[in-house]
Amino acid sequence: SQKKITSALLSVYHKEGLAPIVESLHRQGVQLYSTGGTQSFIEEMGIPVTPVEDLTSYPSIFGGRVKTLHPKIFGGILYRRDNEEDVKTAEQYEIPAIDLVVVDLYPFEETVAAGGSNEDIIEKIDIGGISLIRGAAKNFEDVLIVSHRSQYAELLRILSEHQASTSLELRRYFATLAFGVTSQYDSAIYQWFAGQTYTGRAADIFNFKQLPQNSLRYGENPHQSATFYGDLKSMFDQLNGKELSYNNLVDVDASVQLIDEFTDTTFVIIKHTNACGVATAPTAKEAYLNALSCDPVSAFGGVIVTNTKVDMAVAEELNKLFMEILIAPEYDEAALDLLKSKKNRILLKRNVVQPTKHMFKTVLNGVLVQDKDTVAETAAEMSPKTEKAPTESEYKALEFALKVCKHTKSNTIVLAKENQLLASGVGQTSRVDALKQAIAKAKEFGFDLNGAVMASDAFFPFADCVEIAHHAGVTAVVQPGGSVRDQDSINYCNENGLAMVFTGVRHFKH
Ligand code: 93A
Repeated sequence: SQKKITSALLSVYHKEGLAPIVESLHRQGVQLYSTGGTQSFIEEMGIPVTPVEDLTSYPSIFGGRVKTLHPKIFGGILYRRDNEEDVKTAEQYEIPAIDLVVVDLYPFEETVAAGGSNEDIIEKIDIGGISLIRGAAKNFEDVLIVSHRSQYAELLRILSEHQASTSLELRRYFATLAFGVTSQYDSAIYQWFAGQTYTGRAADIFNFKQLPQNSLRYGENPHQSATFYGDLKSMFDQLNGKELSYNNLVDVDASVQLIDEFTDTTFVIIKHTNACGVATAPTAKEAYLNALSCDPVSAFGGVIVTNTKVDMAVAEELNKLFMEILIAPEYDEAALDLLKSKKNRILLKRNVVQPTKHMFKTVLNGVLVQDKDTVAETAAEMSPKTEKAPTESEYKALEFALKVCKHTKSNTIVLAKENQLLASGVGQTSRVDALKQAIAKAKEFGFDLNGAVMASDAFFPFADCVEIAHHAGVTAVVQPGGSVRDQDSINYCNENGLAMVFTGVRHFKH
């Protein structure tokens, strides 16, 4: 199944990186065919090339819409070399074998992104190129397909190290890459026609197989296979580090959702989708150090996200921590250089694209779809239920605590100050356990809870939580309200000088 490349068709939009390939093919004595622009490029290198027009006896027509779409080209790519009938037919119609196809498609997505006119965009829908790729990939038994610039380096290696000889396994691998390229290309066209961006529409979710497909190394655990359907590149530029894993993506999602609750300079540290540090401060460095102080043990290997530029001052601190991922809207150049010193550390620059507004999960033999929980109540939407209303500072702390609470696994209790998460209890089967966990953690990391506030994702069925919180030093509480025994908690607060407000909105997160 080892095959030697004797002829090649090159038709590439971007000519960068092509010269060494042409040279190498020429050196190996490979017969070259190509389309107009590519042909001129090769001729300028002083290397002989046969224009496809010589094969088809047609010029490029209809403004280039039909260049390669001809039986002499597609026959040369698709006929089966080990099939007598096919070989005879090829001879009869003087169809030359084409053993290698190199294509770089019209830049459809780039034209959309650059705000091209509809006419421009439509003209950038590649027809011939995509057919060349599919044809060559289908006939991987005989043909090698190079369907993207990113594969040039590997092609060069094959040409020089293996004297233009390819194995079946290799050709099949390139065919797999090729169908990845064509499916992504067509899905971008679909997205544009459907008038959608990749985000925000329920239809996207139902058509998720139309989204760009990214196979992941594995799922939540190494024995589970997994795929991410979505356009990560529009959301982030990856500046450093290894490939994002399934669990990374889940944590990145959680961290982005939480940071989007804040407008002031904030740092969030996420571990297994829950916040183990959140702080707002005048500078990035203070915000990060305050966030880290919440639980430096859990922060190890966590995902860190900020809504502000990463400058040198904060980068020096961040560099001391072993972290999995850092996400920021901007990085100072020197800061970026420093953070890049760890080669596995994933550094993402976040673009303005918003995540989808819907979420789904499989249950039983079906799928649950719901809107995301996008509301976080402000102080103005909190109604005091106790004789004592919260102070201005307590209100700020309650707003802060509620934002974190909303993004933490139920049952949860969040303890906070005005600008800082102190501790939380996450994913407990009872709210009392969540509170006890939060208090224990706050103490473990040296926080004084006197004057702290408490937020709960759902109502308190009994007065036990406010009582425990009061003994720990908590002075104000926010909860949705709605228990038949709400009054028990209110009475306890009144008797002990606590302030309690209701939002009327529950924030379960399961
Ligand atoms: O307009 S097309 O869809 N019609 C074709 O028959 C065709 N054949 C190759 N575009 C076609 N191509 C594309 O032309 C290739 O995918 C490549 O992007 C480009 C190379 O053109 P040139 O060599 O003239 O620069």
